[in-house]
Amino acid sequence: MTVHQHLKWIFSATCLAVLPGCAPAEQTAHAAVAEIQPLAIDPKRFIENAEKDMEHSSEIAGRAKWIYANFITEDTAALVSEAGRIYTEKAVRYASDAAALDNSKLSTVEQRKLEMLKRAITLPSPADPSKSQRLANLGTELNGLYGKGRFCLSQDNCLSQPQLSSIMANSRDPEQLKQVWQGWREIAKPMRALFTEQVQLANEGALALGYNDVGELWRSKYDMPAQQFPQQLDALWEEVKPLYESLHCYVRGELNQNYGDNVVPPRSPIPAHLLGNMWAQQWGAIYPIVAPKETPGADYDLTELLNANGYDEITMVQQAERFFTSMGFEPLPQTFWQRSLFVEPQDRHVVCHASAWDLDNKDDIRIKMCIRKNGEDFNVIHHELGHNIYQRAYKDQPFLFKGSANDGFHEAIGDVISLSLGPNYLKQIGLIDKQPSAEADIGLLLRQALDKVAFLPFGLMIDQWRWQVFSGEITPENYNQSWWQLRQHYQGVMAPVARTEADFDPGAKYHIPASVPYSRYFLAHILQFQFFQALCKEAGYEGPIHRCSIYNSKKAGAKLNNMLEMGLSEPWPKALASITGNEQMSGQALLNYFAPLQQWLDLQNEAADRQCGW
Ligand code: X8Z
Ligand code: ZN
Repeated sequence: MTVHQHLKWIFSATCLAVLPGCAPAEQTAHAAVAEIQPLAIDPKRFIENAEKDMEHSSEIAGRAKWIYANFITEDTAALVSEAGRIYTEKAVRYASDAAALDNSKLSTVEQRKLEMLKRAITLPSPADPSKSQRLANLGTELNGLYGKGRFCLSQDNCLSQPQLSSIMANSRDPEQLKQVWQGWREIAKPMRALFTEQVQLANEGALALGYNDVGELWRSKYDMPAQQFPQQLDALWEEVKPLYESLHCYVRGELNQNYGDNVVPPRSPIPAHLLGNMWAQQWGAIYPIVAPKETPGADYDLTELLNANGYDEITMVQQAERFFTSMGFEPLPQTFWQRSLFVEPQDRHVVCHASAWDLDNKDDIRIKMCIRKNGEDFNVIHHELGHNIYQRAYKDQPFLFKGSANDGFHEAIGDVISLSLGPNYLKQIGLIDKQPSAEADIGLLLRQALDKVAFLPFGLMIDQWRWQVFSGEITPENYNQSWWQLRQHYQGVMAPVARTEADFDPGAKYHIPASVPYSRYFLAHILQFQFFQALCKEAGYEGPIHRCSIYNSKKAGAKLNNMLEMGLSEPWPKALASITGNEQMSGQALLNYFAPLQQWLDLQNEAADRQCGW
């Protein structure tokens, strides 16, 4: 881009008449000057204008997205594409201008704002308007295919994603599980060509911004050189991998006992349909199959407790809200209750995958979720409210600092609360009469590990795949094969039926069609244990860490809130240290939490003479 074009854009894009202090006459005057004689841009003014403009556009794009996700039709698709196109085009222009500006005379805060402008985009559009329009349309279409996805068990029994997930969690019939597993993946086949085109266009946009590809852009968002980020992830994974391997070995052994050698071969990767989850990403639902045999009945089942106590979708959310208010956070606004989606509508298509929204960058916070009345969704509700509480806490930050310290932080906050939903808390809210004795501890830890530890390699492999797709190491001809190679390599799971390149299994996982980067969830699964350990200490808790609850702790709440309010105004190590006293992400807190379980798993595997690995 030439200097001339560069200036022309600044004046046309940052000076919208809808913004205060930006009269159309002024716009014309500047544009005219820019045409004749390029002036040095005042970087401060650039940042101010960009920030205002992005704030405005993000609100429009956000509202369009909300309507589309709650009401998927041709019309809402057209509108969300248009709003998304405008927003992305602006973001790309600002990112490219921000990179070209001389920042040497700027304050640290202003320099950081420029940095935010440079990295704000997920899928940058190419400059060519027709390509930019196409990229916006592709995103909408992919999202729509996922949201509308159904699998019909019979002609008049077509099931949505949450309904199919219930079968994956509760059925113990391997044939039925296989059928549902395979059926859901049919929805992704038509995504393949669209995804391929999306990758190509977004890469073109990334290249124009000075990145080698989209993956490099994604890796550049962590306050460290982009090439260091994969090493950071690898180091964390190496720390926790032995625990995953012990869990994998134990679970495969128990599944083998339950289903037999034909269904679960003792040395192979675990067939992915038997782990209680559509994507084999969290395995908590198969706890009854793998629960410790020596302490029958020592534990409890959260789904049963919720149902026995008459919880419904709304009271589940109210109970989750009470957790946050018990720590000193303000109640959710009335509009949250009026505008959120809690129950899957029967009369229209929606995107059911749970999400939390901040519609006006201030108080209009909402969730959108097709809640099922079970323990898993009780946890997810806390996860989503964690997002909303974070968003509200940083609402007084300037727009460019409205965000979490890094994206893993946003995903970790609600989960910190979920870690507190153990027996201690359940007794306090009257769901159980007395705390189970210490002999239940291994079961409780195992239940938790099936979700939190099993998730780790899944959280890692999704972007390993996508990074290689963006870099061209993985080509469309081997999208599916490479997906399963990574699944096997990291998770030790395998497809239960033969797959071919006519399939597009990545597309059956929400975050692929929705283009949501996934490393954030891996980080969150590490960070939440660091936060939890530090906040339990702040709450004055003494005892085994997995029994800690920060319910009612105003001290822990204040400490947490203090970090949330920072938004992304500081590099994430500062935010991390404000809670934990340490600037490093580390798997040690997670390992401490599960230390008794690790010992127990190794004993079990040894006693059963299991050969671990795959
Ligand atoms: O997508 C989510 C949340 C919304 S941010 C429900 N999660 C990941 C997933 O479901 O794949 C939370 C855990 C991982
Ligand atoms: Zn989330």
